Amino acid sequence: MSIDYSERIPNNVDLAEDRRLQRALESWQPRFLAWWAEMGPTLPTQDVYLRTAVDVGRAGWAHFGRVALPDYRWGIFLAERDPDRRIAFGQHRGEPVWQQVPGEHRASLQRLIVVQGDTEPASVEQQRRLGLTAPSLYDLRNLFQVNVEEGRHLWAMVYLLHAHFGRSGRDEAEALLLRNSGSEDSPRILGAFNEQTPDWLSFFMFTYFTDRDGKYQLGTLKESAFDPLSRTCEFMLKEEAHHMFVGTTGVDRVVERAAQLMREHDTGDIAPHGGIPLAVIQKYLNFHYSVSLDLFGGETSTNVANYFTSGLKGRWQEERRADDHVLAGEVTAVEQPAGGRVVTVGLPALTALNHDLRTAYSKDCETGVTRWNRILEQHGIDGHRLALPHPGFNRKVGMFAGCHVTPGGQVVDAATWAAGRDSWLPTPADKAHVESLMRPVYEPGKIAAWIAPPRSGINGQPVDYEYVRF
Ligand code: BYC
Repeated sequence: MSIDYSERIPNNVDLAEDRRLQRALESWQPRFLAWWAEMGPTLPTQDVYLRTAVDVGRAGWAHFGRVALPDYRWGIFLAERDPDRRIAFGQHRGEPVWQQVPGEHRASLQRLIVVQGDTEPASVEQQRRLGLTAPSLYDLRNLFQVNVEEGRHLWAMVYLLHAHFGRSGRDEAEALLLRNSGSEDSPRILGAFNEQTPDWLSFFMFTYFTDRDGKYQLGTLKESAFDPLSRTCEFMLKEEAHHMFVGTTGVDRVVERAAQLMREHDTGDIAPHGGIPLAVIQKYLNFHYSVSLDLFGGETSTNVANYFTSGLKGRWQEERRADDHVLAGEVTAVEQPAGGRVVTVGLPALTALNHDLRTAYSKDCETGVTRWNRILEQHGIDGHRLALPHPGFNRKVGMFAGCHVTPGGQVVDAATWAAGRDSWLPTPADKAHVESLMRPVYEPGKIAAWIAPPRSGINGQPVDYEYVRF
């Protein structure tokens, strides 16, 4: 299913067949470009070695080449349609999937699409100044790749809003360009997307932890009975894999460099030697993991039970689950704070589906921690290991909001929390140190001293390839 690049808006949805929709999207396009110019990357460049989607099929979907950023071809790409696809869960299980939005689910589906859509431009806004301090051209190129694809993910949601939600969908598409990350008056919808991404350690943690929330949320929307949403998310997930690769390997390289400096100077205090100490890496990890857990909503939610029962949002890998896919009467174990302790209680599985997704996510996050600890081990660093904090740590959403939980999972009073906070979350001094290391390195093949070089280049190119030209 190849993509038509002769159109003003590249697409594989036969946009030219629907003149009204085409005109509506063509009038949104200049507003998107104006938003990109104003809120996108601040670093001026001549061109960047980027991949662009040319097909949605399994093999060879991407083309790599040098592109001037504002000329990137943002477009609308849906995965191949399966004409036999049936609803896999909820009260409509076994019925054919929907090609149109059923009237009774209009508001909920629109809400889910708007929340998803809102995160995409938010991340571009959060990352807009990072180009000024990239540790190498390789990293700079990866940043821009992530940014253009998040821009395309906004297009993906805007297409659904325009094509299926009429006037209110068009209004929401406008509003997606008007809210801004961190804005006092009109912030982005979800908490983590109003946090700052001021440095590259934050960027790598964000792409590891927060993009991974994206993977899981998109995974549940891919199960949706609303087929255009499902197909859209399926293709977005393909692009998302590289974003998480950037996070995983980015943290790998920071940890590796920390380990080298610890060996070289025989100390954990590597800040004076230009490294990021493991204690600081752990604090950044604690912060990004906990704000990403908030993105799953409350542990119990009637919203999510309704989404599931009516077929709007499934579970992670729904079809691989060995149960009835309806879950009425099922019970699941959930941890919650009670009487100054964390206890496990049985709750209706349907209302606990946010918790179910969050649990799968946490398990996935563990793989990164294991990998980073292996790097420490390989460098002979004993006695220092990274770990995910307890899911109750530093939470603003759900059952743990408003109570203080240590990274180890102990419920503590406000004074104990205040006394421990600086050893659990980044302090102004930690942030100032990380910021002091953020100096741009724009010479091909050169790399900042606080991070190890990548193992290989992009798309078979050498590491010292000129990935970005000025
Ligand atoms: N901040 O019933 P509850 C990505 C609201 S990341 C602020 O527990 P529900 C990406 C909630 O909306 C993936 N508000 O929540 C990554 C609800 O409000 P209403 C993004 C929050 O509905 C990196 C109320 O509190 N995609 O793609 O079960 C770069 C009660 O909450 C927050 C999605 O999230 C919060 N953290 O679940 C680029 C998928 N949490 O309705 C991109 C779409 C909750 O009472 N969204 N609230 O006014 C959803 O599935 C759900 O809306 C949520 C919340 C999972 C977010």
